[in-house]
Order: sequence, then structure tokens, then C-alpha cells
Amino acid sequence: MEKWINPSLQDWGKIMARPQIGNDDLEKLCRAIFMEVQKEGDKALMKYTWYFDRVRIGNFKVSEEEMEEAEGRVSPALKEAIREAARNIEAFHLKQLPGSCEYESGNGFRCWQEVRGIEKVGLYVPGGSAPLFSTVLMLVIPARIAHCREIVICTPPDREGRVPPAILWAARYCGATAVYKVGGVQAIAAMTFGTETVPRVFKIVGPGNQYVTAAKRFAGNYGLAMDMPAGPSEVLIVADRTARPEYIAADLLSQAEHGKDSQAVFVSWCPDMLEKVEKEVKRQIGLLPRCEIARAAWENARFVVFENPEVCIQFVNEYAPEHLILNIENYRDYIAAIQNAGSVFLGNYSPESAGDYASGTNHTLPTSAFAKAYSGINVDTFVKKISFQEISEKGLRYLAPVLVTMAEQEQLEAHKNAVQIRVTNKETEKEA
Ligand code: HSO
Ligand code: ZN
Repeated sequence: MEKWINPSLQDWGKIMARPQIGNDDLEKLCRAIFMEVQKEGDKALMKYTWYFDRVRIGNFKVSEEEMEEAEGRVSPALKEAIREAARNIEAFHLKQLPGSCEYESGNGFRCWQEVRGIEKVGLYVPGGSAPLFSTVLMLVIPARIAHCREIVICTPPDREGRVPPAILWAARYCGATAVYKVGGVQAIAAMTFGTETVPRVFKIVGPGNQYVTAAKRFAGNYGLAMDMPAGPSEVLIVADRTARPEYIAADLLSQAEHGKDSQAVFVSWCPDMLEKVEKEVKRQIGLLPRCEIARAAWENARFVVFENPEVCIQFVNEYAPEHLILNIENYRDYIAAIQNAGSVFLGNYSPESAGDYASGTNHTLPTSAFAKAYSGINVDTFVKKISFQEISEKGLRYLAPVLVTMAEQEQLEAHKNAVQIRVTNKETEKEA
């Protein structure tokens, strides 16, 4: 852990540095795999699944029998927990569904906008040491609320060629159309072109490692949309003396246990809080089953004392954390000043874990300061908007002088004609 006391502005860059993501080699790898998947389809998926995941898969689509088997392998307690989480996530995301809007000019024309779900979306659910089935809820539920017609999931198989039962159960429960046992760059390529078994989609959404992220960017060359680039997970906690050091330590460690590259940042204007939190972290970290990962991540942790609350908030907005926890007494006073963050947790009783799983907010969020320009996953991620207009003859006559003047200035004669051909007086035409 690195400690800073009242760092000067020049040092902020060092404090805020995240691990670099993206490089040329990844693009080369993507190009090779994409080309092969485009040409060879499933055959290429089999080759790369053997190469990267060390398993031979005959059929990538999770079968009905596998789904049934998963049903029996998920405990009733976990099913009930998933149901409650899904209820909250659904209720919150339902509120996000955008409606149509209209402009009525009063001069014979009107414009409006309608919302449509993206027809086919591909959701990527990462594998790894502890597969996070909660991500299934966070991706499928908003896609379903947005009325996406086809919601497919790609997720890597384990060495036995299986997908964790909780992922399959959650996928079916939340309403995914199908699950495919394929991960990595090859999965993204499969959803870009479509293969014999994996369907082509229009947008790819979901977290992933640097390979998956590079592949999502690469899919843009073929017209696919994506959600946002993903980097290692991070949390920034701001606390004052009303905060409980043991809570802060627990939250920092819940971040640290995600991965060795996770980043936990703690800032305060109360210097004594730093010592207290550090002591708590030392006590709690050794008790964690994933303490090896947490200890490695702790190397990237940063503890910073700033002059006052205002400077803390200024730092928050510069850092643009994926998760922000405001553990301060009068946190409401600071909400309006928060400009850049993925998701914010307020007060002593809002741990990040609540939003990770079940309170209703989404946990797929912008990392690496992308919160300056990107939102986390929400219903908007899965919709697009179409604009309409209806102009009456009277309306076009009203607009004609504007349109003609502008078309003349841009020297686009055909544009001008398209207006004039409609408004030129029929009687005058006959006489001419
Ligand atoms: N904190 C992670 C999400 C997660 N945590 C899933 C537990 N399971 C990234 O926001
Ligand atoms: Zn988490």
C-alpha cells in the first residue's frame, strides 16, 4: 500500500495511475482469430477452445439436458437468493425504460422519437477461478426489459466442458435465449460473424479480461456495437471520523479479493483514520480464503490524506472510480458535486457487496476512469431510438424558404429541388 499526505497536484497522476490496458499484440491476435472464425466457423471455435481452455467441445450450445441438470445442482437457498436479487434488479431497471418524446412545432410538422430494443445482443460472462453468476442477472435482466428479441450468452467451459450450474440456472431464470460454451476472443468473433451454432448479434455487452476487451473493440471493425472497455475492478472510499474503520477495511478487501490487479483507494481529511483502517486491514486480510489475491492487490492500494472534504471530492472526480463509497456524515451535501463515478454507495450501511449482488443497481460499471464518459450497464445499453417526422403540405410550405436557403448555400441543388418540386404552385406550373 502506498501512503500520501497532502500530495501536490503534480502527484495526483501517480496516485491515480491504473494498470495499462490494450496493446498491438492483442490486436494481431484478434485479427488472426477473427479471420479464422469468419472462414471456418465452429471448426475454428473448436480449435481455439482446445488451445486456450484445454477442452474439446462437440456442440457449443448448452443443451436442454444440461439445463435440467443445473436445476438439480443449485441449492434451494441459492435459488431463493437469486430470485430476491432478480426482483430488485428488475424493479430498478424497469424504472429506467425510456419512453417516446415528441416535438409539435405548431407550424404543420412534428417530430418524435420511439424506443426499440436491439434485436440481437450477445452477453459475455467471464469464467475464471470463481465464476461470477451474478453478472448473468446484471446483463440479462436489463436486456429483457429493453425487449431485446435474442439474448445470447457466451461463457467459457471448464476443463470438463461444463458451465457452472448457477450460471445456467440464472440464465434461464432471467430469460436468456441460449447459452454457448465458448469464451475469449473466439467467443466475440463467433458472435460477430455467426457460426453454424453461435448466432450473429448486433451488440456485445459484458465484462471480460484484456483479451475479451480487445476483441470487443476489434468487433467494431465489423459494425458491432459494444458497451464499454473493461479494466480491473476498483473502489474509492471517502471517509470521515463517523466512519467505522472495520467497515472500511472490509469494503477495501472486498475489492482486493477480486483479482491481483484490483485497486482499492482510501481518502480522508482525518489523518488518524488512515492508521485505524490500515490496522483493521492487517487483521482482516489474513482471515480471507483468497488472501493471496487480496495481498497482491494490496500492493496497488493507495491511502491519501487531503486538506479537506472539497479536495477529496475533487480527487474523486479526477480518479472517476468504478465504485465510490461515501462514508461521511453529511454525504447528501456532496451528491451534487459527484461528477465522475460508476456507482455510488452512501453511508455506513451501503457496502459495495449490496450493489454487486442484490440491491437493484447494476454491477457492470466503467473502470479505468472511463466513468468520465461512460455509464454502467443499464436499460439504455440495450435500446436504440428511432426518430420520426410527419410534415403536412402547409408545414413544408412554412419550412421551404429555410430549406431552400440552406441547400443553396451548401450548393446541393437536388436537395433544393426535393423541396421546391412539392411546394411550387400547381396552377402556376400548368400555366408555364
Ligand atoms: N465488484 C464486481 C462485481 C461482482 N462482485 C460480482 C461480486 N460478484 C465488479 O463491479
Ligand atoms: Zn465485487
